[in-house]
Amino acid sequence: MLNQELIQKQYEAATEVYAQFGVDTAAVIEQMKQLPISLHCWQGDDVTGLESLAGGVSGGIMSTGAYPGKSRSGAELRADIDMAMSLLPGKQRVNLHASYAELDGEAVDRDAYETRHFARWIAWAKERDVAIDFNPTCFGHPLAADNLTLSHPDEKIRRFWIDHCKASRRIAADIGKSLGKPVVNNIWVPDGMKDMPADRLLYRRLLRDSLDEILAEQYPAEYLVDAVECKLFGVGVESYTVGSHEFYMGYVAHARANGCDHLVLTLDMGHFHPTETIADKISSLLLFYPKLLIHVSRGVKWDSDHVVISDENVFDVMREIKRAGGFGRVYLATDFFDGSINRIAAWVIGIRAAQKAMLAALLEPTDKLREAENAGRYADRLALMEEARTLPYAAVWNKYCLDEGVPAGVDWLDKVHEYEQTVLKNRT
Ligand code: RNT
Ligand code: ZN
Repeated sequence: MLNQELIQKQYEAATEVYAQFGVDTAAVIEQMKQLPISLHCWQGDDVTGLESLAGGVSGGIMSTGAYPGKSRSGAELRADIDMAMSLLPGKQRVNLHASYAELDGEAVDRDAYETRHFARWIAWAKERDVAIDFNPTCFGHPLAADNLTLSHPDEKIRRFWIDHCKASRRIAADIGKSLGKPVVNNIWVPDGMKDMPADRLLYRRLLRDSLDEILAEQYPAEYLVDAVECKLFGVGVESYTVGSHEFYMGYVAHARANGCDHLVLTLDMGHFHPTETIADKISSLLLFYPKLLIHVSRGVKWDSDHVVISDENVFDVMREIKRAGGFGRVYLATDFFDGSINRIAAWVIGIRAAQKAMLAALLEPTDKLREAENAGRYADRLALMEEARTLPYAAVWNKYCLDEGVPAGVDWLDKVHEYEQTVLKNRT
């Protein structure tokens, strides 16, 4: 157990160190409280969803592992999210997928989902003053079996997914209205091919046309923000992804020029070539677009959606957001799924890691780095960057946790173990 006196003492020492670099730790802690991360509900049940048809995943994404205690209902999933959120400092949003509709046996398919199917989520969020984000679920469904949805050449199938995405936007806007906070509705489709297509253009044309139709309906910006997520490849769709980075870079520009001027591009940290990272892309995008959505994830050799840790990639991303003045303009949402470990611990590890990286970035003495750069003193710049990496951000992190009334260090593990013994163990 970390004791409060020690945390306080270390924090005071850290404050002095940061002050020498012109950084105000108290101001950074205040800033942290204003920066939510959207917690993805799908880590709680391995992306299974709550519909009766429960198709689970397909389209190149998958959760592996059979750790006991997976949630089996909306009530259990919400309880698990409550548990995870009780161990996280700051404020979280909650990211839902359409497949988390609670249909109560009603025979309705995804193209006809309505806001009432999410009534329990809305009530739960209202009670906690939590904001919600949303995603149409274009996978794990018999009509997604071809790995083609919005770009399917079969007009009936394509229509089904267009209607599903339209329904999702309607639901998301309703949720935004009823919570009084905008909902980010992120469209990701798995569309692609295992082997080389003979007509790459055809499917991209279809995807463009589908999105044009989906996004044509206007909703107030206070209720709904639209986003589209690009990707390089998935398992089973190795040779071609319709919605590639270039496709969506072009699409967002096209849509914004044609009236959908709030459309946001989503970059998932696992959606590029394994050696390509997204940090360098952030400043380019923020130069041309007011907002950006980042899926914080960790690919291991491929888009494997491992639990986020505060590794170099996450640090780089957060530093770049900070240096580009992007906090407040970049929506951050976690996106990973690991069924091989305690699922609540997975959330807590991943979100706390992202928050730690965010904190370290905010504590970076960026002005000092810039001063050196502007003076052409590049060795000084490098030396300062190197120094910044080992400044005592962990002491500030523990103080932030203490202030927020959540366990510091790994003390939160005790609570997870207890929850496992009292709650998860009874789920079979
Ligand atoms: C898939 C995308 C997408 C999904 C979620 C479940 O590669 O990253 O964001 O992970 O929508
Ligand atoms: Zn993603």
